Amino acid sequence: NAGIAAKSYAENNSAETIFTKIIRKEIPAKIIYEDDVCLAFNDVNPQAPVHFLLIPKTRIDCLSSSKETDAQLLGHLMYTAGQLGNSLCPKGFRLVINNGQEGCQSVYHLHLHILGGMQCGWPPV
Ligand code: DGP
Repeated sequence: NAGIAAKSYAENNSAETIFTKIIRKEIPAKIIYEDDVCLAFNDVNPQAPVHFLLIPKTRIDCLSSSKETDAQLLGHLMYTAGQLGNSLCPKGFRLVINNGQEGCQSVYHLHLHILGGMQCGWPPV
């Protein structure tokens, strides 16, 4: 359906997503960590006892569209996920990045899912 495809394209390529509003504190979220470049907040639809998202404050729409110049930011996100994961889930946790349509990405502002507080299984799908 071209209408849906066009809407999806517009949503995926607009300058903002719902996460921009969370960054600006225009809509509420349970924020658990913030620094100059990233923000962590609980997922509105948790899939584990602990489930929060870590996002860059500057929007990158998905991991695969990141640039080499984003490497330091991506490293900071990964490092911060490890620190927050360890503090909230000391027995272990899982990181997930959904990328693109078949990756089940729904919000096109890069985010790391951090899931824990339970025994994870493998494989993940
Ligand atoms: P993904 O499918 O990887 O794009 O995951 C997007 C996640 O974002 C999904 O788990 C639900 C979460 N989410 C969507 N909208 C909101 C919101 O307004 N607030 C919060 N806290 N989480 C949201």
